[in-house]
Amino acid sequence: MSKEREPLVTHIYTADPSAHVYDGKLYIYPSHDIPHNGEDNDNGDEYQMEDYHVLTMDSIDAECVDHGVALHKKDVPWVTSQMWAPDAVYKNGKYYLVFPARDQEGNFRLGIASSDKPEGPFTAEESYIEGSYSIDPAAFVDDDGKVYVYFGGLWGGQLEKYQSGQFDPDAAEPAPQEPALSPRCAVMSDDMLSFEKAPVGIEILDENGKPLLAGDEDRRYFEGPWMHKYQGKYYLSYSTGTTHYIVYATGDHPLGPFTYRGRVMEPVIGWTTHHSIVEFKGKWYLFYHDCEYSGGINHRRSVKFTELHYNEDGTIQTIFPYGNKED
Ligand code: FUB
Repeated sequence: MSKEREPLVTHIYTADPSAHVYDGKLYIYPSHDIPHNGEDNDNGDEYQMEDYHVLTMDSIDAECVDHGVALHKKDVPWVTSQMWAPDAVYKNGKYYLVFPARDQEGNFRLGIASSDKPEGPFTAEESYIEGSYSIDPAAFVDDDGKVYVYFGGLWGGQLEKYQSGQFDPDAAEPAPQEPALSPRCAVMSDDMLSFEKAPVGIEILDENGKPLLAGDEDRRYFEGPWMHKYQGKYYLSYSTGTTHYIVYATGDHPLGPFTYRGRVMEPVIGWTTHHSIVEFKGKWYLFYHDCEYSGGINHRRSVKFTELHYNEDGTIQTIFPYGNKED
């Protein structure tokens, strides 16, 4: 029985799914939402995650298996709190978890943990990746084996505070008529432990070749980047945050520039929207989360999936999460 558009698991709350296929099986790397009765705020303090579980599915119709705790905060020396949206990479015969969390100063950084098995358990490095900051790492392995890590999130994710490259607690988002902040990208070193060079900003342009503006909240980048390749083109997709869309832009190189193309998914129940796109056994799928199962509680999210379709010209057919099950 297909679990399409239903929670993959209900014994825990899961969010921010990064889906990959390893050895013909689907591996989903989500964050793990912990229920509590605290308030929501613009800083994301309600997202109090402490560990990661890895989920697997043998086929798209199969039951989803939870492999238990793959990495816990107590085993990561540099982390104090908030282990948010992770991703995974297979390289050099090993599996690497790339994850954001708050360091001893309370700032978000990106860390690395490794394992011989895709489901973990993972062993974390002593310290975070030097020169890393903000949240939502998404790792993309190109055909030449280079690993690109896209990251960054506004507000609680602190991206605007790092726009100069250094942390500035007073830095604000650009004014509405100024270019929007963009996701950052770094190429990983061969051993997956450091950035080869300082991260660069990724340009997202409108139909006239001009950068998207900060006031263009239906299209500008907010958080949750994902990169995939389809028919030789690079597709950068992300959340628009305040307007709750998942949108995408395409380009000819993993570092851009990218041109805005349209919406991948309309808003889900809950404030955040976060996704990944993966090809599995000849079909394409969107993994995402919503708060339907918890009755709309923002920090009690559930990971779901649905099939994703391309048009002949390579554009993506917009998904209406509660409206077009037949799509
Ligand atoms: O899960 C915590 C944060 O919520 C993620 O980092 C964002 O992408 C949003 O989903």
